Amino acid sequence: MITNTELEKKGNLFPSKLVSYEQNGDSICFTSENGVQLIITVVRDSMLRLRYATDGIFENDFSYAIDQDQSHGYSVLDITEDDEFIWIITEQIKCRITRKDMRTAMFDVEGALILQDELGFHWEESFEFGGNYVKMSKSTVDGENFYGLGDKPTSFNLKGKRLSNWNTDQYAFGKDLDELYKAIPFYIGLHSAKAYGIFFDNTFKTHFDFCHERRNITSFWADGGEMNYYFIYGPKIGDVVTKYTNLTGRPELPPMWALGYHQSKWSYYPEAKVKELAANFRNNRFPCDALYLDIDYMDGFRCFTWNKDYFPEPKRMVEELEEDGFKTVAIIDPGIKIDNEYPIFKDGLEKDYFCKRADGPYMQGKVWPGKCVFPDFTNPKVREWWADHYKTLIGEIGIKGIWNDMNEPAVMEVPGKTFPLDVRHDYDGNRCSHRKAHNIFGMQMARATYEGVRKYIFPKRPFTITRASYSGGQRFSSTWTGDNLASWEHLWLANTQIQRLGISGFSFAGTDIGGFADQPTGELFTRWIQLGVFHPFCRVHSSGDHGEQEPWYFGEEVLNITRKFVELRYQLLPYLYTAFYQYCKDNIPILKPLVYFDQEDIQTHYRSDEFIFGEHFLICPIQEPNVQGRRMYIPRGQWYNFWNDTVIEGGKELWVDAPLDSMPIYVKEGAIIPKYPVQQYVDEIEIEEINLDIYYKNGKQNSVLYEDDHDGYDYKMGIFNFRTFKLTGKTNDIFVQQHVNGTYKSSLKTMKITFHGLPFTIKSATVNNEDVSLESIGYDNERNSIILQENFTDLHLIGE
Ligand code: MIG
Repeated sequence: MITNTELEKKGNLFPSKLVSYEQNGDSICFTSENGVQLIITVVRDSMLRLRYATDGIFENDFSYAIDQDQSHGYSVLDITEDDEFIWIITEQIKCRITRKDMRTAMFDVEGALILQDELGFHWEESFEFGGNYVKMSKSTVDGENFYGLGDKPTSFNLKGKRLSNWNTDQYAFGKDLDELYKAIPFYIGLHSAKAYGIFFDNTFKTHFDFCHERRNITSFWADGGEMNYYFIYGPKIGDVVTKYTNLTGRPELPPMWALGYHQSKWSYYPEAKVKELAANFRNNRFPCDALYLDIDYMDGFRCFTWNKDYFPEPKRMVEELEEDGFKTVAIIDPGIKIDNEYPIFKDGLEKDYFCKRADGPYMQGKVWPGKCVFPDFTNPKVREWWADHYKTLIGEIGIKGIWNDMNEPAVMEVPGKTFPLDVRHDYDGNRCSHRKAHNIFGMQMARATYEGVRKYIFPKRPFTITRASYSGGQRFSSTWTGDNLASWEHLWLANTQIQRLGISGFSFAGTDIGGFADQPTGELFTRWIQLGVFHPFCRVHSSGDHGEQEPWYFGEEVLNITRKFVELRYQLLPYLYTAFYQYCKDNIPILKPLVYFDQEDIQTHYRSDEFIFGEHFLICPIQEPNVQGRRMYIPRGQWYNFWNDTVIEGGKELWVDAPLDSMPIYVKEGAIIPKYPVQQYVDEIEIEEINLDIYYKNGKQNSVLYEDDHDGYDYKMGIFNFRTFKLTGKTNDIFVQQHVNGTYKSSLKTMKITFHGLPFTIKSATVNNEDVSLESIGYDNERNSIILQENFTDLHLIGE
């Protein structure tokens, strides 16, 4: 591995002094005496892109990460200069380029330094492969902290870590083990209560060093390609994350059933076993929306085939499961079995769609089916061809979602467990070797899958899940963290990884609840479910070799407790769905780590157990065995204990009781939480009444609720409702206004409103500005609840 020190020894090359610069629209190109060029593009007022070419030759400008539909544009672009510097000034940042060495520094408009080059851009020539090792180093300020980088299984705050990106099938990985399944070369820096982001859009193996090698230096480098990165200014972490997510894209809204509880195992077969599983869920009254078929459903692991002994009539089975409220999700791997009787192999061969080695032979590798070839998903024609194969699986058989695995790509029994580096790829016409295409192979497979599922599931919405990905892959698929282990450490990792993925643009993520390898105790399983119901993707999955992992397997107590938490998830579906809407529309992560929630409170900078779920819930999992509670940090503000409504003032650490049937959950004061009745699966019942839980606040607080048809595309034509609730609480009264934006007509008729923490007894009320009797609004003084029409516009309750 090339490190900073090694590079220095081998002879780094640096830009020399600037000789000229030229503006071309939104880009300014600087040239140094020794021929280095730097193009700085003003992508937005708060986002600059920097690209370097060492001898004035830029590569074709192509990126898989950038969303073509992102918003562009800036309002100010001024350039000023003096003897020492050239300044690029936008409405939100000033970028200073030093004439003598081409180094850059970023400031906010008040002139506060945000980030500056240390050595800045430098490179080493790569004689072995051609091109350069491209490097960047930045000065780090005392007290600066770092976050992001996708699925890294390490402490949430990355300060002091050195990490790299090379998608790897890492069975039973552990804490601090690098690399894992995804490459997300994006991080956030935070100092002086201001945050910025760096997105290093380079698909080669990339490296990041956060003050690990040198105390006050952060650096990032790649084994090839261009030094091509985006500087994203906050100043809030939330701004950095939403801008990065807007740049690299977010998914379409998933169908609501995808937010339900999912059950998987390697593998459920034959049909009788799947049916028994389904019956067990319903008999145990344990909500579940999706069942998964792992690789054994196929005929000899050939993609797009069925083992007819196990599943003689897949279409019928899938239909019967669906009648019972279960969606069937099936796995598809990238390896195509070398078998002359297998049409997909023959067709792909004929069309020349499989990856080849540098000298011409096919890339062959062993995976589950035995010796395989692999479609080159970086070729747009191959992606289309692959997408079409979903016609039968989705369009005819009725599978509702596809799970892509092994797409790092993983290959068995070879060093490095992946393709050799000489393998050739199309890279959408920018032909290259596996060194460059490795990290985006999985994302492009997921993209092809997404296109296929989307096409054949229409007019419903697609659901896909992938193991490997790259920045921007969130546009095409949800994800999980791969082959974890049934251990308490992995429960901690699960919490950290999903929060980290969330601020790295990938909100729709979850873990194998209970652990993939090894078997959890009932206690670990329970604690993991408690965390898992607050993850955007909620699936129990296990390897199958280590015993059973269905909720009833661990006995009555565990079944009852886990059911209670899964029921809570189902009650919170409208709340979670709203958070998904905010993610898919406004780029807002579904989980917000504490530092995201309140970056000005330095107490949050090193915390990672606690997080905010959606807008209003504070969650803190129990991550240790044999405990009756834990210490946790309550961020600033007033919070209601979800279980008993006691109110506490945050900004401090405290002990919270949490015996096995409980966990620390708090609700922000002023929040209005929508809740469905418990269902066994999404849309089991027509919902005519929802609950609104109103948490009193002396002051103002807004809450929102998004509703649509739960599936399909009508919402894209405006057929949805976006309800805004404005609460104003005073010592003796509470006022709630509802504004409904949209044209969706649901089955909803009434709202049952329950007040929490009301400091007065309700004496009189007005609804829609008219006096009403408490009786007429169904006032229940024991529960402090009333019932209103769903379209009420305002409610005023007055106490004594
Ligand atoms: O080499 O399809 O991470 O979820 O059950 C193992 C079998 C292949 C790895 C996945 C896991 C899946 C398993 N797969």
